[in-house]
Amino acid sequence: MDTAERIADILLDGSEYEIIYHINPDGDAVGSAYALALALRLAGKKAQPVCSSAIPAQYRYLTDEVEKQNLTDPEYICVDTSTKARLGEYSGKRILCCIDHHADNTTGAKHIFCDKDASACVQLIYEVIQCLGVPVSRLMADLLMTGLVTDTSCFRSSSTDRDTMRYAYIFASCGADIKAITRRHYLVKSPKRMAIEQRLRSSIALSDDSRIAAFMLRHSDYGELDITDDDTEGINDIAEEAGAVIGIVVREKREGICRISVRASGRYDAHELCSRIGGGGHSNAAGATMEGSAEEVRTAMMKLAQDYLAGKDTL
Ligand SMILES: [Mn+2]
Repeated sequence: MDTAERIADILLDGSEYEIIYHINPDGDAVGSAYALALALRLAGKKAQPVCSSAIPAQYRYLTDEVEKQNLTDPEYICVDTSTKARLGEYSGKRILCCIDHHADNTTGAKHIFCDKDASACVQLIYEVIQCLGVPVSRLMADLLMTGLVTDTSCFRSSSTDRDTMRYAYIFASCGADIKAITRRHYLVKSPKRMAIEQRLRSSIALSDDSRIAAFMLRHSDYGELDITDDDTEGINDIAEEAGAVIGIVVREKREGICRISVRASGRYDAHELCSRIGGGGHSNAAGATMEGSAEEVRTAMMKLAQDYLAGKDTL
């Protein structure tokens, strides 16, 4: 494992970087990639964030201000990403440095700076920026704060700790507008977003002992509610609303293929559960993909979670 100092030294040696962030990007992916790109530019490098997916609408007010740079022979950095699959069209690239906070990094990056205890990747990005020796602009501070706020579900996830708040203090001190960012992502909702949340909440299924709660969006819901990816950003927080130890959200965006999001609390581990079906993530929040209708996948996930809890409880 490399340190922030080592990563910064390596980056200061090169001249052109494309910074890959993961497909279906969230605020931490976008914030990490763009804040690092701006820092590298301040250090005299060319740097351009790249991704196989479009930037979700709610983050574009930050990224629209960033001028696009065309690079001729870039080296590759990836952020907030632990697997090649999440690199999309860039999965075949040789990665020089990976900066990440997920368990089990399999990107094959030459240098990896990873801390799975960090509540957001932007915390590690900030440490690298410090080692690059460049200042944090107001825009960079807003990007970093956005990663912190969205990856902790507005400072409410179980990964939120005193370090999270320490970085929030630092980013706010650099000019981040904490009020505007938390309001934008966790208070204001469009009518469509409210309708989607209502549909999800009314779908709740509980295990007999109420320790597992599972929600779903059917493929037909996507058509009826005219849902785009922008509308569902962060929607998986609903998994935690029932107070179950395992919360599951199943979304059948493409017919017969479901994206699964799992939240776990206490001594239960969402990453461990999801890795049983080829997924992964963090101990408190993880994901996987499974074939089948939303109903079928939800039933399978309930069974998987029940078996998982039974196994844990007999240890
Ligand atoms: Mn993240």
